[in-house]
Order: sequence, then structure tokens, then C-alpha cells
Amino acid sequence: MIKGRLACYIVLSSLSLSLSRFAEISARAQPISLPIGMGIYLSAPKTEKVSEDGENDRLRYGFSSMQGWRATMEDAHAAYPDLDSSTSFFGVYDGHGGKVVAKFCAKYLHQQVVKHDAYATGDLGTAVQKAFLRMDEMMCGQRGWRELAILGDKMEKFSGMIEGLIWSPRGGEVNNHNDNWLSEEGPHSDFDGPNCGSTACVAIFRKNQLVVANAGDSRCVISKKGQAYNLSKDHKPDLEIEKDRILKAGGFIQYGRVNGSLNLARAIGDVEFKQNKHMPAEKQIITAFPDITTVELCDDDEFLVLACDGIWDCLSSQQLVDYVREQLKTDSKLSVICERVFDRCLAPSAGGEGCDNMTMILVQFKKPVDNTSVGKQMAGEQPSSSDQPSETETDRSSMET
Ligand SMILES: *[C@@H]1O[C@H](CO)[C@@H](O)[C@H](O)[C@H]1NC(C)=O
Ligand SMILES: *[C@@H]1O[C@H](CO)[C@@H](O)[C@H](O)[C@H]1NC(C)=O
Ligand SMILES: *[C@@H]1O[C@H](CO)[C@@H](O)[C@H](O)[C@H]1NC(C)=O
Ligand SMILES: CC(=O)N[C@H]1CO[C@H](CO)[C@@H](O)[C@@H]1O
Repeated sequence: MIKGRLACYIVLSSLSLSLSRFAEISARAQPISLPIGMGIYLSAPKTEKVSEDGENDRLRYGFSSMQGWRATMEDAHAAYPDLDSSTSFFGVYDGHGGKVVAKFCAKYLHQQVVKHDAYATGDLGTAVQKAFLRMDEMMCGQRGWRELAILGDKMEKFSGMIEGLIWSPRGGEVNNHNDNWLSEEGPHSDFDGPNCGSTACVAIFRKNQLVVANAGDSRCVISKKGQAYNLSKDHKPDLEIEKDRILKAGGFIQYGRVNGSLNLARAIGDVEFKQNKHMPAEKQIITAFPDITTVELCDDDEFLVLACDGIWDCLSSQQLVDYVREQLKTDSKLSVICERVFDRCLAPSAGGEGCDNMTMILVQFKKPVDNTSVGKQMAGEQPSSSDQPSETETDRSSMET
């Protein structure tokens, strides 16, 4: 087996590979030689959507994922309105080069947030930051290799089965114990992680606090009385802070791409860009280290959007907020609004904007049903300080760098 390449190599060489996908892979990921002539072109846009809605007493959310002209869909998401009794978790993971890393994040990232000590003490920012970095650690070694094989597409599963015949893996079920995750041994003990990757854009709500963590070019936007505010920064290679890190770690930027190949500067996975042994994880050419933005929610806050770059290539943050607000006037499910956004973004022909697969989560905040504030206002009192619009946004990355 080709060490360190297995998980992605098999995805890339699978028969379902299309010409358009070939173009996308060479556009986004590192150049890899591919079988030619087996392409299956999608003759019409495949606009099947996977959608979901949910709510609790604090918020309601809708999610949808759609495949545009691409032959395979590489996004994954996580929506846990009740991560615990006071916490909600939403994440969008946009894969490149293969979908396994995005799937891995969708399965494990929120679990790692909860497991971190900082989660219990209320330091959600630290908990989520560590969870991002932890994904890369977990995808190494025999256990990481096995998890990726299980999550992979049919071809990968198949190879995992062959592997299982030769060498019987320990336990088929997911073992959530942190401690022994890395202790598993086998023929892939020295697997140093996947060469495909995923962006991760995560929003965690606890009471009035909102913590957004982002690595990559997916984006989180909030609407305050119709005004769009970015709560994350798109990590493109030509951003000053990214360029600086990339160069210091020994990489280069060509045509706006890291080492001439990857068009984003942070991601989970992509281990071949994380090989500088003299530097910590957050200083590697590509890093999973997220920016953390913390916001105090107030009455002006209406909804939040998490979406992959396919959406933002076609609509600005403000345009999307305007569109969603307009749609919210009609009485529809939030997932339907996400679907309408996709339809709007889907280009009439392949090759232009909007040809990507798209994933979007829309979270609408419910106004507190607490009627005491109504009483207070009627009595002429000022709303409590937590109702005030808050300008306190902390960008931890800029504090730490
Ligand atoms: C959000 O970020 C994008 C990309 O960096 C930028 O072009 C846009 O102006 C920002 N929008 C707002 C409302 O801050
Ligand atoms: C990126 O480029 C640098 C400088 O040429 C090189 O040392 C490094 O191995 C490259 N990494 C990848 C993954 O291409
Ligand atoms: C608030 O609502 C509760 C029940 O929903 C009701 O019993 C109570 O009288 C209301 N208080 C005010 C000030 O309206
Ligand atoms: C394989 C593929 O098409 N992946 C794309 C899915 O969509 C996102 C954003 O819309 C792209 O960034 C991926 O490259």
C-alpha cells in the first residue's frame, strides 16, 4: 500500500470519477495522475437535495446539501440543537480531494468539543479550537486509517474489507474512549493521515453566547436587524496572515494557491502540507487551527448562516442575508429557504459560477417567550444589559499571533 495516500488515492481512482470532477480535483487539490478515458459526464445538473429541519425552545434550523454539476458530493454537516441541555452545535465541513475527512469531522468533531475539559468550565472557544487540531491527530495511525476506510466510499470500504480478511481489525464498533484511540496497532500504525482535506466552520450556542470556529473558506454570517456581519474569515492563501505562515513553514504561493495547488490556507487533513517537524500544528503550511469569534447574542440578532464557498462565490454575505430575510416573510421551512438559495446560485450551464456542490445551514433564533420583559418595558424600564446589541467580538487568532 502506498503509505499516507490510501484513503484518497482510492477515491480518486474510483470509476465514478467524472471529467468535471477531474477538472475540480486538478483545480483544487494537488496534481495526481488519474486514469484517463473513464470519465462519466453528468449531462444535466444533478440537483438532488438532502434536507433536514429541526428546532428546540431556543432556535430552529434548516439544513440542505445539494450537488450541482459535480459527479460526487463532498460536503458533510453536523446539526445538534441539543448537544447538551443548554448548548447547540452546527458545523459545515466541505471536503476536497475526497469526502472522508469531511465525514470524519461530521462524525467526531462535536464529540471532541464535549470531551475537552474546557467545555465543562464554559470555555467553548478553547474546547472547539482543540477539537479542530485533534481531528488531525485522530486520523493518524491504525485507528485513524480504519475509521477513514469505514467512512470512505464503496471502493474504500471494499479495500477495508480486504484489509480485514488479511488482518482482522479490533472491534467493528466505534469506541469513543479518547485514551485508547491511538493505542490500536496494525499494518497501518505508521499512517500519518489523509492527503485529502476538509474545511470546518462551526457555530456553538450556549445561552446568549455564540462561539464560531473556522478553518478554511467556508463562512459564517449573522444577520442583525438585516445587516450582515461576517463571523469568520475566509482563509484564502493570499491573506497576509496566511501567506506569512505558509512562507515561514517552507511553502510557497503560486497563482493564489498553496504550493501552486490548494486554493485555501487552512484545513483539517491534507497532511502532506503538515510535515515540518520543527513547527507546531498551528504553524504548518496548512493548519487546522481555527479562528475563534465570540459574540454575545442580543434581540437584534435574527439568524445565522453557515455555508461552504460555493454559496459565497455567488452571493455576498449581505446579498444572502437580504435574500433569506425576504424568504422568511413567507411561511416556509428553513431547509426550503436553503434550497431556494441553491437554485438561485445554480448556474444555467456547467463551467461557470455555481457549479459546485453546496451546503448551507440556517439557524433562526427564537425570541424569548419570557413575557417578563414585556412587563418591564410596559413599566418603562430599560431592557437588561444582555438585551443590548453587543459589539464585543473577539478574534482570538489575532490575539494569539
Ligand atoms: C465578508 O467577507 C467577504 C470576504 O472577505 C468580504 O468581501 C465582505 O465584504 C464581508 N462582508 C461583510 C458584511 O463584512
Ligand atoms: C511545498 O513546497 C515546498 C517548497 O518547495 C516543499 O518543500 C514542500 O515539500 C511542498 N509541499 C507539498 C505538500 O507540496
Ligand atoms: C406570563 O405568562 C405566564 C404563562 O405563560 C402567565 O401565567 C403570566 O401571568 C404572564 N405574566 C405576565 C406579566 O404577562
Ligand atoms: C468534489 C467537489 O465538487 N467538491 C466541491 C463541493 O463544493 C464545495 C463548495 O461548494 C467546493 O469547494 C468543493 O471543492
